[in-house]
Amino acid sequence: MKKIPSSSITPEHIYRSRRKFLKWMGIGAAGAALASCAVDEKPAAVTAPSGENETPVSEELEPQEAPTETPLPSASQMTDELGRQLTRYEDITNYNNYYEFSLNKGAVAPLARDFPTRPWTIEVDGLVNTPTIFDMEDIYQMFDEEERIYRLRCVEAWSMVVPWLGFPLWKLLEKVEPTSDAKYVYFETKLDEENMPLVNRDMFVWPYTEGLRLDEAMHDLTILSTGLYGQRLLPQNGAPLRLVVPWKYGFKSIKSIVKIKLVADQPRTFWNNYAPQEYGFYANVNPKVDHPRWSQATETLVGAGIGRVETLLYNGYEEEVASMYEGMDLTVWY
Ligand SMILES: Nc1nc2c(c(=O)[nH]1)N[C@H]1C(S)=C(S)[C@@H](COP(=O)(O)O)O[C@H]1N2
Ligand SMILES: [Mo]
Repeated sequence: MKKIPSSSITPEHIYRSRRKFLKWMGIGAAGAALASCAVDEKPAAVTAPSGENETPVSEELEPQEAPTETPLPSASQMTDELGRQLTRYEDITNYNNYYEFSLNKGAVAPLARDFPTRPWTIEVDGLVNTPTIFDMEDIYQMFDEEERIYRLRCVEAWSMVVPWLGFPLWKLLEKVEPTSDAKYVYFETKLDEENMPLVNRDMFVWPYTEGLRLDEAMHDLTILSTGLYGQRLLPQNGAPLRLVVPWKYGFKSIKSIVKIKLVADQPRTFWNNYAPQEYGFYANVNPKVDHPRWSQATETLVGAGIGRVETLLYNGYEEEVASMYEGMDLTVWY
């Protein structure tokens, strides 16, 4: 896998217009366009640093690279707004929590490689005026995919910085028109007994489920992700559609969603069901409240090799989200 040199960082507006191009061309060709523009971009002519006799090296002289089948990963910038480096594509796609496949983070990617994600539908119903079954192909057309660079903080005290592609969940919820009785949103992962090796074991209650309060679900930071690093999601990251809630511990960001339901009461969720004292329903990132078995004060940034960094309240999104939790005691676990 090629690393993206920092010299080829693409200005935001160019990146965005490429995204439109991507929609028009379809992902494969657009991915190639991204790769050729953002990753392989070289100055038109490189002149040797000194001397009049030097010949400019023009692009035409370089051997033409064969078109690659898999587009190269690409992002609009190489750091988040706090200056933390993006986690490498290889790390994001090979160090995964996806318990349907394996409890071993390195084993998920190979086990999930052939997980079928097409065709795919997402059923959105419950307390809504227009229950709808969305086809994933229509979702790609219906919503503009934007890049969101977010920190992902796992409850196990490791983290990543991920350039997601996706769209705000509120845009999808708006389409189904929640009724005034809807107070929470419930999510469910596909239960595929044939392709998910661990769902036949009864150590957990399957399918994987999650939930948000309606205001959390409608918050603009909450996205449904379709890709990362300018490419479609791979199965290990929750293809074709997964939730990303950046101010909450990673287990809230449920993968491979097939069902979304608007409900009146706080739904039962996978980890909360399993061990309520360890995994709360709210699960907002909070360095002051330790997990019963380990500290939450710091975290290891996967692949960065810089030791532990401070964990931030609401994972650094305090300004955007704190008002939703006014009056909550920040010294206890929810
Ligand atoms: N269906 C499902 N979704 C899931 C999980 C899982 O085991 N199954 N693990 C969660 C946890 S604990 C984390 S930290 C993130 C990891 O996402 P990533 O592998 O894309 O980094 O996915 C979350 N979503
Ligand atoms: Mo996690």
